[in-house]
Amino acid sequence: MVNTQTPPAVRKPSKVEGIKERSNYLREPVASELLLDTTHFSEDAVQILKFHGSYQQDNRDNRVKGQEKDYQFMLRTRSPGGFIPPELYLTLDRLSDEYGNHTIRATTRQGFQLHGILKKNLKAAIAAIVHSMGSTLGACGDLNRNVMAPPAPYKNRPEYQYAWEYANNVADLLTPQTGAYYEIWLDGEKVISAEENPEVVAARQRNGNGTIFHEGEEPIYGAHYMPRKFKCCVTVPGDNSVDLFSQDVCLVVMTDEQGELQGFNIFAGGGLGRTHNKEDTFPRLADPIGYVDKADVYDVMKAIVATQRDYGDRTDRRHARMKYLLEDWGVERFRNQVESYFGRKIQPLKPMPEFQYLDFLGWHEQGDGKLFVGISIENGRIKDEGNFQLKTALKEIVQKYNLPMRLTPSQNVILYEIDPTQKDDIQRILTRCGIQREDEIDPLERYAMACPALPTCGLATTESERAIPGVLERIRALLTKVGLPKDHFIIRMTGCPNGCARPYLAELGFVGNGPNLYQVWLGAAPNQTRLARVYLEKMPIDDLETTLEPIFVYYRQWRQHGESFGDFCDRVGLDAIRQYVASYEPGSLSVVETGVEKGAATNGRVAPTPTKATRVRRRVTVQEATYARLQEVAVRAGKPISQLANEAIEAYLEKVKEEG
Ligand code: SRM
Ligand code: SF4
Repeated sequence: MVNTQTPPAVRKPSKVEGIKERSNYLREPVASELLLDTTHFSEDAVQILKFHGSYQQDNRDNRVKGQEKDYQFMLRTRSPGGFIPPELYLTLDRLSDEYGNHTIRATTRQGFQLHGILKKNLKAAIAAIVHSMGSTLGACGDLNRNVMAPPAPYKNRPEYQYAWEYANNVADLLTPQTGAYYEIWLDGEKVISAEENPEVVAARQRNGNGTIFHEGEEPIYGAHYMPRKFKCCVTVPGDNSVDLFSQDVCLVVMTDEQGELQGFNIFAGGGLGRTHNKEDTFPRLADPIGYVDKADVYDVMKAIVATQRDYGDRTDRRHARMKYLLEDWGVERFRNQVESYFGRKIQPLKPMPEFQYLDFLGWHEQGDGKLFVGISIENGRIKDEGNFQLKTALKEIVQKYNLPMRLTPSQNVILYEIDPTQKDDIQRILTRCGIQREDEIDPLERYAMACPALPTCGLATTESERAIPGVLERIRALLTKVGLPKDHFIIRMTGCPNGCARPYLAELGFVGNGPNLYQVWLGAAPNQTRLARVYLEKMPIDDLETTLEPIFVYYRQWRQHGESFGDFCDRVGLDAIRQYVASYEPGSLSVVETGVEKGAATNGRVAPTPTKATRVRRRVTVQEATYARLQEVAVRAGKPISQLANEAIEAYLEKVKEEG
């Protein structure tokens, strides 16, 4: 992609850059406005408040023309690797009832969110979180966001333990150092929940070729922080539970045969946010950058941060993520710049096995005699509703057994450190509260994600969390109708193109594009290593069945053995899908494959790419039962259905002719 933008240096910095500069390291105008008896903050304060882990929102269901908005605040935790100690969970549960909307939401980056908090309660809520070993500092804003790591608590797999350790350390390295947070929310009391690793403290101060500022309160960020949000994860070879290709930076823990940590493979430049009808905004997969030894990991992280900090676009917030720097510069130039801050060469990437998508639901051994259980949270929303009492269940279990939890990147939760003697009781509580086991949940639901969207998200153009249960039910019914009753694949939905539930890495993605309208994305890999592509710009949600039925039929007829829906869509391509759909007759299963010239052939099966010739041919419609019999014989004979149908009709016509 060619960068058609004017170089950043000659353009005006964006408005937010000035707000950050004037904030005195994230103090103002939040500190002053918090003291005012108002329902909401000014626009400048709202920007700074984000760095403290809170968004000003309003309940969009309650908007009335001419009246003040129903202002409320969202709070988000900073929870590296999804770690939530028991006391923090119980505090969040209490705060959600005392100040919030009685729900707790697990996010796609392994944090928790509370919604519905009034301005007057914000300080008490943040203070309570910090006093319970939690934090919201840096959960939002232009800085390093929550650092992700695989949530599985495997105690006998050292690489998993290293991923947790380094997720924590990277989070600490890049935590803002300003005193603003403690001054504003805790009246200056500095609450430290855990000692920082001395190597991290030393690395933060070390000046590798201009990576730090010696003036001011923020050695790494300086007074302007980052040009935009910055997202990191640490994972282990083969484990893509963290959606590593969507991150600004991913470190992959590399160990030797004894399980000793050697170093890290590095990927950089992923990101998903885009804007409709703006072709110069796009989702992008992270590129492999190389490998560094373990002793160098903090310096290389600082070098990457400094590269984006100093060269990221601060003039246009839609072009400010590090993915655009990589896209505009290319990997080579990016790596050279990082090396100049790092002061050394980055080594070539070490070989790794293929990545897999893992969700860790159900009961498992954690490798030290204890157990863990992964529990599905529908759309990440912990609540009590009807027979479904997840909030009650989690509170009861955590209270009774004082268990820590890990949030997963797919909005689920893992309870761990479970003594085998506690298993039956915990399972009893879950069952009593209506929580389905992982094998009882429809896999469509198990692997689906949706962002919050309406009514809390100010950027939502349509529903997502509230719409997805119905959409999944309709897709299940449709799959059953077309003869795929047991199939499943990864479905993700968002209320706008920002991509918070990572829909561009779903096999079937729905991206809000106006009230009740969705873009449809197809073809990402089931292990999230390939992006989807846009198939339709605006699908009215009422057209879900008519849109998807022909695609599912095409998939059913022409997939290869074991081929996933995403891989199929990618293999045959969107043009072939569109042509098939154009020739599809609803209510019957057409034999229009006649005249197929070529397709991507494997295993002797050819997915038809209908050609021009195909479309001018006459079509014959058969009954479903006849079609099913034809199909059965075609498979046995190893012939395309259309050929078989032609042969059968020809034979019949010959017979009729002979009979006179
Ligand atoms: Fe997000 C903005 C929710 C993960 C890309 N995101 C928002 C806001 C704060 C709306 C706003 O700016 O006013 C949403 C609040 C909704 C609400 O009512 O709670 C919001 N994002 C979420 C969460 C809660 C979605 C979820 O279903 O869990 C996730 C919180 C994660 C966390 O704990 O930190 C969340 N957001 C993501 C992800 C996925 C990820 O990080 O793995 C992405 C895509 C990856 C990426 O960043 O490229 C994402 N959110 C965005 C963007 C687009 C950024 C861009 O580069 O263009 C925005 C808008 C913005 O920043 O201007 C946004
Ligand atoms: Fe809001 Fe859009 Fe993110 Fe959904 S994807 S939470 S609608 S910003």
